[in-house]
Amino acid sequence: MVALAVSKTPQPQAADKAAFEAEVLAGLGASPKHIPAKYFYDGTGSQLFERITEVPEYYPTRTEMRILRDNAADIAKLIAPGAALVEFGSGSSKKARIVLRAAPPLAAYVPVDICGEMVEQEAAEFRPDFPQLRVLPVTADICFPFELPAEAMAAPARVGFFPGSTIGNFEPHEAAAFLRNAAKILIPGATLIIGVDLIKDAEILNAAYNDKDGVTAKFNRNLLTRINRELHGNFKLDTFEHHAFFNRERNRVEMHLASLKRQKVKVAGECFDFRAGETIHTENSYKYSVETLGALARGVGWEPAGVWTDKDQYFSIQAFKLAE
Ligand code: AVJ
Repeated sequence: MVALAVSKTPQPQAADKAAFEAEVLAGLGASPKHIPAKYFYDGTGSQLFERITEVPEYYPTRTEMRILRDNAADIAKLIAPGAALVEFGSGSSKKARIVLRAAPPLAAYVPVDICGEMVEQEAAEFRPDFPQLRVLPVTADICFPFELPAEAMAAPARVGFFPGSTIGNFEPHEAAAFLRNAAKILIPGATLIIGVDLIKDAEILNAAYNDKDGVTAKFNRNLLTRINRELHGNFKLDTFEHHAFFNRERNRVEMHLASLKRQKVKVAGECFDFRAGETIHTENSYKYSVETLGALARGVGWEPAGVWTDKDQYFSIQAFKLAE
């Protein structure tokens, strides 16, 4: 899944649509009701996410950019000359550009994304700005094994880059599986650079996911608009309320859509009952500490190799190495 798709979302493919329908029907039929967070990102959803990154309360994106800019030279020291940079879930590659400008000459930049059209389009936009660099886009699901281009495998080392705290959308066991998969793909001698949001005071987290302008609420509700349009749903948008809160026990921000009344909703010909106050769980955004992400990574063979944070310790860039 990718979070940073802007304004150029290709049309959904038939297979994508079948998966969307199957997952929505299964999730609405389950108790508690839930829908995977990856479905937020249709064209409108991607634009709304971009707007979220600009509201004053949502600190993660601007804090991460700041950490990358302030420490680019230092972070780049982990990148050996001639290495290949592999970005998992490439998005708009804004963050990779910061790292690449500070890095020594590299063998290749390999943006990997599940959406083929998107990753090709981004590569085309990226190339003129880095004419010396080979840009080799790969279409793949980053959670499963995939092959890197031959040039990337021939390079003396591979550096994985996974910014945006996208890892926070995975359940912890999925995050561990992702890290294991990244190790398999990047092979021994690799470096992995991950951007991850840190555990912090609930007030700051709650504010970040409940911005005053209501952009996050719009982003959350847009999921229902998408279901109405693509799956013939009849959700009444004004009968569902945005709920977001930090769950301290599980170190995650949860987003839900709460039904304001008892009602029935139809989606793709199936009927679903809502109790008054019943919610659809739409997202988990897990927060880590340097220690908890380090423990998860170590458990699958990655050794901590560097940490950079901002002055408030809101966000972190964490680096790991896979022994030769
Ligand atoms: C793109 C997954 C990092 O979890 O903070 C923003 C998505 N959800 N506001 C996050 C999101 C609500 C974001 N990630």
